[in-house]
Amino acid sequence: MRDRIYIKDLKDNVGKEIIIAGWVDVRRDQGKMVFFDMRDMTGRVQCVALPSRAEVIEKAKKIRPEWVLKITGLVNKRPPKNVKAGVLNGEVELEVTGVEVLAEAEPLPFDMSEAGYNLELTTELDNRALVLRHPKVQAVFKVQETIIDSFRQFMKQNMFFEFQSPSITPAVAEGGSEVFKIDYFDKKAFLTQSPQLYKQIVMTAFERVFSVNKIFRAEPSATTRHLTEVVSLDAEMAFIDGWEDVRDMAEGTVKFILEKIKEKNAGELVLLKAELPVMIEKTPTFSLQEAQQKIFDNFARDVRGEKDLNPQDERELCEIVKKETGSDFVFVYGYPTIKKPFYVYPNPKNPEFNEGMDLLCRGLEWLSGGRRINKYDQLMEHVKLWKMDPQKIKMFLEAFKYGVPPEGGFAFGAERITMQLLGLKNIREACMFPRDMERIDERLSE
Ligand code: AMO
Repeated sequence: MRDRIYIKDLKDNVGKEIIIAGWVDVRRDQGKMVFFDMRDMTGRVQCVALPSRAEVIEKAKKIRPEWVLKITGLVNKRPPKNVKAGVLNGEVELEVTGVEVLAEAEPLPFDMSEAGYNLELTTELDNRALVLRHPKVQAVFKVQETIIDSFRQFMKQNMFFEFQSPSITPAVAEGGSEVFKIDYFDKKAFLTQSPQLYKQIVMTAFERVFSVNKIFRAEPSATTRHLTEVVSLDAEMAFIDGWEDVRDMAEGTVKFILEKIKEKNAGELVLLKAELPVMIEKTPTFSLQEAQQKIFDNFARDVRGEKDLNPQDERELCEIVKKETGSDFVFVYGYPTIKKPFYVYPNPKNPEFNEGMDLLCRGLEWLSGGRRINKYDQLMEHVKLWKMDPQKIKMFLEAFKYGVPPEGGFAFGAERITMQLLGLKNIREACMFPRDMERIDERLSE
């Protein structure tokens, strides 16, 4: 539509007659006048139909939410008492001189106005296509876009090469049963749980690599923080001096993402009443054993010697660190080697524990990573110990036959980080089309 201007630009056109196009948000009749808000991809504006324009008022009385209109109108300054400071178009309104209906809409199944909108998550997901039009829902995905975009930007700034990882794989990289088996012609294959093995292969050729790819996990539980299909932001880097280099790169990545959100999404953060987590100059780091000791000292709960942190441990550790340092983030490293995937590097001084790490924030794991085994013989020992079929990961093993520098990497889920950053209660709110045990678009029970 060539003659249209965007709603965000109305304030620069005071006194002019212009054309906008978009959707009707709400209509309010006041005496003989009709007010309605119009919305396009850049914002909203209040439109006024005056009784002196008979044809306009006639049409305005018919319009309903979500009708698509092309509006001709005069951009007027609002009377001083009606000015809404700090809001887009808070100082102007559009006096409608012409209305063209481009599309009508069925009556809405629920109130979509900003004030009235308060849906249960299930209703929201059952009506995803319509609900995506709501500014609060859009705000979540605008922040998510910044997260993915700034991850890419930071990786590229640091000389990481972007590659595309496959989604069909012959082997299970992360172990466990959380994997979808698929019929692959007359054979069996899997949906990729993680681009782990592929990012390591590509790293052996390109040094620093990253990918933004879908991963699939057959999570049998219906928790508020797990999906079966996730956007995974993955990085892998060669020539590290130790796992701490990987930690620092992960910390730098998250810091950059937070800065970009502050810069680009101030409006969305206000709309969602979200407060970004605090990342201090140097994020505190504890070994698993130190973390467990802290929980014992602060909460008199003895989890020392456990193989991992459980959800309560994660919450308590984050609480302690917040109180002690002001940081919402904490790194935990050094998990029992045998409990983690075969590729994680065992600590040479104490091989029972590995050099894998997690980044926790506000009581939940955000990101995992660490140093990997880079020597072929050691890798083969682990392949045997972990009872893996070397034939199934032949391509991965081949890469490590031919000289690989010390290396490591990390990964995090775009939905998990969106949820945590915005303080959402359920990861499904941070995924446009969430897949879980109970839903693939429609509820599976139906
Ligand atoms: P891990 O299995 O810990 O590590 O996953 C890394 C990150 O991915 C996200 N994530 C999920 N988000 C939502 N729903 C899920 N079911 C889900 N599973 C994982 C989380 C998590 O921190 N290969 C390693 C990473 C590495 O070492 O580089 C891996 O996959 O944010």
